[in-house]
Amino acid sequence: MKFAHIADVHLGREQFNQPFRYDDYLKVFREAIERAVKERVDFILIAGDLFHVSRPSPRTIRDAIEVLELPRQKGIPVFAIEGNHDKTIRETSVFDLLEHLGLLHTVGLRREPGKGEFIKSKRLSENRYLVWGQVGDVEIHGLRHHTRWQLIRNDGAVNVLKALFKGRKGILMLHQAVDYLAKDTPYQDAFDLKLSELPDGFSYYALGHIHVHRVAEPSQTGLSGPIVYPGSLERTEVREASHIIRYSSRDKKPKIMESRDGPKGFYIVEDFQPEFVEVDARPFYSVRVEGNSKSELRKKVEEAASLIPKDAIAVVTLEGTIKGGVSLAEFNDLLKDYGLRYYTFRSRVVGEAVISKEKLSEEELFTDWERELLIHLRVPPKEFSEGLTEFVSWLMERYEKGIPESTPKKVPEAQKEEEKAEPVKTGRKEAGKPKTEKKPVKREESQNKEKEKPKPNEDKALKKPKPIPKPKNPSSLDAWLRRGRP
Ligand SMILES: [Mn+2]
Repeated sequence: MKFAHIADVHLGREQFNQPFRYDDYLKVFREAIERAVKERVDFILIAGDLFHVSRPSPRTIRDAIEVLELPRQKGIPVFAIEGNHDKTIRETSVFDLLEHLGLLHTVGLRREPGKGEFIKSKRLSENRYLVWGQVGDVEIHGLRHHTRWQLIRNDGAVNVLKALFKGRKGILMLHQAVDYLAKDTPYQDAFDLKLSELPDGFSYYALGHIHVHRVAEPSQTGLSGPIVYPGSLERTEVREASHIIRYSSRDKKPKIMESRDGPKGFYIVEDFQPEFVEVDARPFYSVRVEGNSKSELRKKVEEAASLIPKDAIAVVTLEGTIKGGVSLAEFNDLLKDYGLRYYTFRSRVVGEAVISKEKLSEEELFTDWERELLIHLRVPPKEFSEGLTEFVSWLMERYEKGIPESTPKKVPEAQKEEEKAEPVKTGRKEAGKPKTEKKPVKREESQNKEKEKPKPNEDKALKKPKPIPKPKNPSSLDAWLRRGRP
């Protein structure tokens, strides 16, 4: 038994609004499918986010059809689940279309029983069916992406996955972030599942969602099979860069490092043993230069650019403290003669020094709900518009469920006493340190600062984050969101 495990294709993505990026994403998808067909696999798995949006353009659908024709001509079935990017609340989706054309089978919970020689179904209730694939004696189960509160309810007392897949075996396909494999990824603190929450009994856990390739062996996890993330086929954001250029402070020379996450690709799995197969994703350079003057930044940017191959993408982040700050317009033309395929600048230059000894963690500043919202919002503004439909669907779904009360994390005893006396109504987590330990925040005066109106108790306001009002009555927003629903 041999199969291919692909995930996070994000077909249709035109990263940086560059048409050549559309072609890049399509190219690696074709490469993966062609390789799988050449390897004569018995079936192919696509573990979510085949498409970048839930309503792909006609061109994207045509290109997907063209590629998925290759395994179909060889009689190789493709099994898929929907990811967070391409799932939909509508009854008919692009997956139904592809299924209708015989190009793939969607496994998981369905309103109708599945059809086809590789598909089995079990009726769970009046209009709910568990649909799975069957190739030889291997069952291919799966469930489309769900949010954590949909899967794990009543503080962990109800585990939908364990209930749904009890006694099942074979392969389980999910598009979720499992905490054990999420270290140093955007999902480290925003995972969907704990390792112990995965249903046991499967020989292979075919996951998607985390964009770097990772494997956790049964010897590490105690589960019955490996948990495998193939990662995305292309580099979807700067933290997935293939190369990193940094300036070491000692010798003042730029240094190129290869990404610790390695190449992009997918897995060919034989007897449930995954073997990574590399695809030819475009080189992507993350350059970070630091300087205390515009001329220093310019010199370093040019020096770094001379080290980057011409077919690469480069995202150059400017850092440092420069009086008055920098405008990106001043840098945009700087590399036009270097012939790079694409480059862009980002600025983290500050116009004044704000020095704070005390670092607050995300958990201390935001409620779980706010952090989740921020994760959806923390893409560059240009890219945000690409996923807007998906974001709005997510938000609508979220409001339907209601916003869960945030449960404060570890709170020291002394503070618990305070809370008893005066309950915190905002649900906001406090820093959890005795107030006397807080050091005053130093600020350096600059011309920019002078323009601001002086506020009373400004020092106090800086010490503690200002509470952002939490929507106390979501029902009015809920009603507003529902008004526009089909
Ligand atoms: Mn993805």
